[in-house]
Amino acid sequence: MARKAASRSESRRARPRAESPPGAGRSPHGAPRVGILLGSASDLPVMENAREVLKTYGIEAELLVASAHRNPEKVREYATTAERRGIRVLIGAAGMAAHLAGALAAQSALPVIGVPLDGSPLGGLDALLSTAQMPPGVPVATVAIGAAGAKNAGHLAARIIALEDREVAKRLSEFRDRQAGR
Ligand code: C2R
Repeated sequence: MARKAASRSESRRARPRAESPPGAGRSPHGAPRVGILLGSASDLPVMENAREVLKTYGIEAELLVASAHRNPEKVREYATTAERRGIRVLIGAAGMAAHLAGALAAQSALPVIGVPLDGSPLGGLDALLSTAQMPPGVPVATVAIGAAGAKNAGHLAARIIALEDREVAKRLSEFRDRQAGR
């Protein structure tokens, strides 16, 4: 009997998002749900693309320059407090030897998206490898180099948030319809 009740309550918990009200999972007072960290202010023009995409889904993002190499304490402080402040997805963007996204994944249980940037004579290949080649257990979902990756980081973060927010799920579905010419 008790087992039945427990499994009933589990299946209730496991129900799809269609049962949650619009805005479920939204941070209080429209607080940012995505944290975008940049290794340098020089990365800002490219990474504005991520924020712009998130805006189209109605998702607030906060953007911060913090380098795992130059300001490791700032990155640690951000990563270890983000979840309790309502952040649901972290985006780490950096060029050259890009350790920022990995440092975020090491210090937070939130999903981390890494954007490798073209910031050296190697054209971003250095950043791509250092972002993607994480050791098992410390995942960074790595997108393409540069502006395309910045945009996809926004779309991917929206897909993650759509799992718990009906309004974002609706916008995602509309966007996919438009993209497919439906
Ligand atoms: P500057 O333009 O400030 O000299 O930075 C930045 O993301 C930038 O693309 C040059 C490049 O260094 C990168 N950087 C990293 C990290 N911090 C800064 N890869 C890091 O922590 O991984």
